[in-house]
Amino acid sequence: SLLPPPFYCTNLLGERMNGAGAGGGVLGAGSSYQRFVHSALELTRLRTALTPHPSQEKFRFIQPNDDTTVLNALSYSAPKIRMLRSLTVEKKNSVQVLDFAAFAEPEYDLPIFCANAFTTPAQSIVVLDLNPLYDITVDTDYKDKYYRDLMPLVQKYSELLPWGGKITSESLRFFSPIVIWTIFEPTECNHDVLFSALMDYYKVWLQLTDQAIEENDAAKIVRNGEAQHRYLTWRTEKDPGYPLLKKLIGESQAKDLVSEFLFEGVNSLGSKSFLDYFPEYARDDGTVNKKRSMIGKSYETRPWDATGQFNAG
Ligand code: BLA
Repeated sequence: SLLPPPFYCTNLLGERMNGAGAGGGVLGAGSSYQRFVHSALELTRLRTALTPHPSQEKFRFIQPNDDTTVLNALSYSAPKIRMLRSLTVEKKNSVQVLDFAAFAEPEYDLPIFCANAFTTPAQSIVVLDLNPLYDITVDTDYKDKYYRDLMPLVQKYSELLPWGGKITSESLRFFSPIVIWTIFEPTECNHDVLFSALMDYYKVWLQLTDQAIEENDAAKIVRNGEAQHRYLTWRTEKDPGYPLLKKLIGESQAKDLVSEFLFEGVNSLGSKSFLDYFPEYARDDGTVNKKRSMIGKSYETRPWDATGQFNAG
């Protein structure tokens, strides 16, 4: 089985504690993001050969305006893997960020590995998922192919990493039924649970990648490429991390980082524009509405059941 036994935080008496009450005030977060990046890369190297991605050269040593902040950017490719990249941001006793993603070559319809965490001394905002390439509310074959056997992951983590509450509605289109969307107090214990979840999800992604069989149908390869492009186009335009990156490295470098590193492929995997994919964001003058969401926030609770069936209220 893919799944080790459930993970619990306990106090000194060995009593189980829930996510919210566990620990208190410890911010061991930044080091754990580096630890995850290191562990994930080690695990990947055991299975395949990583080659530095051309984007690494430009962004490896990117310097923030503020010299108390450390940015770390790594990117690779490998057989079957178009791009695997990681960005961490660390400002002591302030902000800790993880943005780790892996994209398969378009010859594979593999989900996109997506691990995002934004931590301040007050809270950690986390999205961890294998983002589906196709709309799983419609494409049940895709849903069954990748998610049916993974549903136990939700059960494993739903208690300690509970649903984070209302979310930008549009984001749901990019999430799978196993998504971990959570906001928690940044205690050491909670970050241990997060680390365990990050590793579990990444191992699953690596395993799916190992098993993936190359597509030979040219039309399907094009379709996979366009599905990734749509995803990259969305995140390039609407990622919640952008304002902070802009503040850290300035607008022009932030734009480059987003389109040539974080969401590399946005200028090469397809030619449609943001408004071609998401016309509801068009303003009367033809420009893109700057609002992140047109619909607003919704989904107070997890909108999938234990079988992965979508049933929002
Ligand atoms: C907040 N980040 C959020 C939220 C989500 C995500 C869902 C909550 C706000 C909301 O409902 O939109 C993450 N949203 C995602 C992801 C996808 C998505 C991963 O649609 C994928 C499809 N976060 C980062 C990075 C930074 C960051 C790299 O991943 C900074 C460099 C910051 N995220 C950040 C901040 C907030 C946030 C500051 C809170 C402020 C806000 O909501 O705008």
